[in-house]
Amino acid sequence: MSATQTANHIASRSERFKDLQKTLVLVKPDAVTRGLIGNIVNRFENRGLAIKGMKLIQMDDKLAGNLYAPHEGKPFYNDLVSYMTSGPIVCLCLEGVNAISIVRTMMGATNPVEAAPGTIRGDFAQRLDCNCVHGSDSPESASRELPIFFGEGEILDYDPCHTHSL
Ligand code: IDP
Ligand code: MG
Repeated sequence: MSATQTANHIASRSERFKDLQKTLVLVKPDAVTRGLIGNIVNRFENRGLAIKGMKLIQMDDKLAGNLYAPHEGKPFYNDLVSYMTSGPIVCLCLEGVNAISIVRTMMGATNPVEAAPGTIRGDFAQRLDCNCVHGSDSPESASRELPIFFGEGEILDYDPCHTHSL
């Protein structure tokens, strides 16, 4: 069978990419200070997720309060904001088919004690309050969280070379 004939059996590109999503990932201060940025980013790249936005920042209370607004009033909220503002973080906008669920699965359970080996938290974290990564937990969260970290022009539109053959 020729390449042209084979191509007829593959769904159209728009069909294959209909579940393309963008999600926010943060490499938290504990992972940055431990020198794990490359390791964590590498996992996402290996999985085929495209980095569409990326920067190193240190959050202030306002920014952290905005990100964690859904947790305001919970017993761990103040400690969470203190920890997340304690040092630099890496902000990533990752794009891929079903990226939100894929990232959450790669992160592992919130509590590292329950995180499976092979996940980021299962491989690198021990404590609930220092669990290496944040990832948006739903399309609604991604839509709310991405603009907190990325302004106009900071999320770039390009086609990663591997998507040409996906
Ligand atoms: P997630 O990061 O897996 O989405 P969330 O429930 O959204 O988990 O909680 C946000 C962050 O707050 C967690 O990643 C963790 O660092 C911290 N956290 C959550 N629950 C607790 C707790 O009971 N005690 C201390 N810190 C917590
Ligand atoms: Mg969350």
